[in-house]
Amino acid sequence: MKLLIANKGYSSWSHRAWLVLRHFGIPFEEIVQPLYVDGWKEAILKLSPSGKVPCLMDGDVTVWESLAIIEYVAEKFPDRGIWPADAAARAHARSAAAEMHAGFQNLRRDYCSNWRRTYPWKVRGDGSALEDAKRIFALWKEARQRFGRSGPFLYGAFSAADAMYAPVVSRFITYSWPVDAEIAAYIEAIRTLPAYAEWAEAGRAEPWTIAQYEYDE
Ligand SMILES: N[C@@H](CCC(=O)N[C@@H](CS)C(=O)NCC(=O)O)C(=O)O
Repeated sequence: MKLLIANKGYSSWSHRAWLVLRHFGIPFEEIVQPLYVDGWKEAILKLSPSGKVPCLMDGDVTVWESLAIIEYVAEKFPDRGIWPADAAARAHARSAAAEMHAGFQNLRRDYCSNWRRTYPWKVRGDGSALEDAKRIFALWKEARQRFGRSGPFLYGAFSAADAMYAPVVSRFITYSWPVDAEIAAYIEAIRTLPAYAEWAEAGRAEPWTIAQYEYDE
């Protein structure tokens, strides 16, 4: 399988699919196409019908959209436990993942993903991202309390739902988001996950800076 992704320094949707493949030990070749360099869109369009990343190629199967990629590999590798085994936990995890995929636009707009920087905490934009964060904290706590007692992740062991929220964790780290102890513990669990740490380190080592995803302070 080949996975087309963009910059590890910035690409949150690439991160989600990549993290599932890497964490669950699924063999794949990675193709990195940096955004906003000469010919970037044409290069992505050669492989990805939507012109966006991530995009997975498995022989003549092409899967675009992060969540569809995760579902594809979960079906292809059913023994890896990519989704929680328990049906109620799995339904909750799938709802959480879909809510992430479809929502939280305010947070995504006002606090760009950036694995290369940290900033002191401040309210950015019109403050509506704080409402998104409130909902995310509530969702994480509910998942942890109802299904996550056996480990440090949302459903105990690391799952696709954690991968979908990993770039949100990254934003909370980047922007020094004020969090309580329960959320801080979850953030730390993601931050120290070997696959997450590998991505973050690679992002910091990349030569590309994307000006529109950088703030002065
Ligand atoms: N809904 C898509 C979002 C993909 C997306 O917006 N990817 C960004 C990179 S993180 C991208 O390709 N941006 C280039 C563009 O929008 O032209 C998914 O879940 O995969």
